Amino acid sequence: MKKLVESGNKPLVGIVTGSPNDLPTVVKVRDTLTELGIPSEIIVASAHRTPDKVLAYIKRAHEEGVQVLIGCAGVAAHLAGVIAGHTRLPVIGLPLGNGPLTGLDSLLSTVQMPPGVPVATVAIDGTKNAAMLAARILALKYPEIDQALERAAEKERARYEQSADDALAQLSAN
Ligand code: AIR
Repeated sequence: MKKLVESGNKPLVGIVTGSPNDLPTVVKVRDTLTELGIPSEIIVASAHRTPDKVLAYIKRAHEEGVQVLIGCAGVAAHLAGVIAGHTRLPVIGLPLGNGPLTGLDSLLSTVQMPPGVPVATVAIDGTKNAAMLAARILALKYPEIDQALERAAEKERARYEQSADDALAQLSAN
């Protein structure tokens, strides 16, 4: 993993998810952060099943200098909101689409926060944007993250242009 000079190895982003069954999706948040050189950690804790663990982690995150928290959960997804109620760190909500309602329940449970307790909610299973939004917040403080974001955007533009060129060339060949 690439490392950020300023934070050493300490996680800047805490990714909390409600179940071990969420991990195959949630690990993609960590992977995108890692590609950008941002250290993060994943914690499995549930707002409903292990609420004390959620609170203990928020306390530890404060003490250890975590700067952005991402709360991920499916179905009745109150995790990001509960986290936001216990911290003034920016909280990103990632609603997961794994339940019988394929995420509409998690989306609404995550996004419909009362005034004064914001959760910046990304799309259902929007793992990449959860990581990118965390990176944009951190980029205000860490120029190296801003540069990493610029490089990633340039790479993405090039990939998009190439796929458009390839698709058009394929059309003209037919
Ligand atoms: N969940 C866990 N505690 C509260 C909630 N909302 C979520 C998990 C998971 C879903 O419930 O984030 O997406 C189902 O959990 P499990 O462990 O039964 O697979």
